[in-house]
Amino acid sequence: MELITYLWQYIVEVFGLLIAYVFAGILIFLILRQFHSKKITAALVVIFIGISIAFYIPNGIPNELAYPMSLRSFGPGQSPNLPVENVLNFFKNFNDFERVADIARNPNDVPKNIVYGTDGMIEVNLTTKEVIAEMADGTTINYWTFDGTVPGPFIRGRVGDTVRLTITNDPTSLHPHNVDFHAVTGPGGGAAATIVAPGETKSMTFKLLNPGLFIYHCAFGNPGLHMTHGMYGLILVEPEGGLPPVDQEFYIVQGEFYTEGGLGREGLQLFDTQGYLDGKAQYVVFNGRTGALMDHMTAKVGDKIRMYVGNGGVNLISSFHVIGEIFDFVYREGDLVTSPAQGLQTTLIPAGGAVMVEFTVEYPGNYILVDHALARVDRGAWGILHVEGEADPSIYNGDVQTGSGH
Ligand SMILES: [Cu+2]
Repeated sequence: MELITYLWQYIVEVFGLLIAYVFAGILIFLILRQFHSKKITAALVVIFIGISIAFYIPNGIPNELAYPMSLRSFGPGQSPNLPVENVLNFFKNFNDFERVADIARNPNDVPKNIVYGTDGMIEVNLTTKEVIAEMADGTTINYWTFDGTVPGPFIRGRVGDTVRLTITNDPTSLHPHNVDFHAVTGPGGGAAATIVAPGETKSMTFKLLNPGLFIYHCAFGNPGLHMTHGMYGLILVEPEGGLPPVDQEFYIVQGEFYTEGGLGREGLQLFDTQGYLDGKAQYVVFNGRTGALMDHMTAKVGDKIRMYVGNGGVNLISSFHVIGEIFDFVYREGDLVTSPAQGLQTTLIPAGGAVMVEFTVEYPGNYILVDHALARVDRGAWGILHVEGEADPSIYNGDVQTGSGH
């Protein structure tokens, strides 16, 4: 029943198509009755079938039962297409997926300190899990996650530390997963040693050799496919001596989602493989869903803010900007070795990369975070930092009106 509710718009669409098809057939039949030539009849029937085939199979004859039909790709891993078997498996197990009320990770969810175990190692436990959650009001998708949120947990360590990672794939998962830390030196960044089938657990240790802010992500099968379902997060490797303290730290990761239905279409949205290959995302969001960063980030005038911002991609480069602020320090591409750039307006975050920005808030108000490729704001790529405190008219003096974002 829940499934029918989710898929209602698709059901109506298919029903509409069926009606159109049946009546097109009847119309052709009526027209054909006017002719009494078998040759003309045969020719029209062939034309009708030909047009139908061209309509359904734009790329030619299918070579396997998968969607999109006859898709060929040339990556080293699996093709991103969806075998019919997987689609059937998804619907067969639909009731077993956990329904997550809010897929977004809270941007305040940054551990303040590095936590070491008794043996001096940093203990990291990740659970890969496929769930159902809302991308927008009434729009639901199948997310693949680390620990049930997008992004996965923020991991904090320091150069020279060793991490003991334990990864478990939840038994309700339909796919194997693994994890590739861009902070890890060695095969697959850990991916080669962490492939877990549903229900399986594996452990490994790795040493953090390089300071920086790094993405981690699932790299199993078709890695981009797993990432664009939500499987990414950030790992911070502090330089020697650590990072200086700040007043507020926020954790943000941009990502794209490819859905069959258009932007804002309600119900369960199926994955759009062709859109994924073409880079035509329906949703571009911070922390997994539209509106995720609307009311979680607050600060006071005078606070020094540090934002850890990643880009899970998989196709787009982010032009990260905070409206009404200038970044005092930008640790470009997560580089914590070189001196930071200063006084920047907008900074680039590559797909599979990150940036650390710092700025002090001098004036109260709402500061809107965006990907400044602004059409993406309409697809969800924005958030708000609320700043409270005393207004200094020597910095900004005017009647602040609502709805005057930029
Ligand atoms: Cu995965």
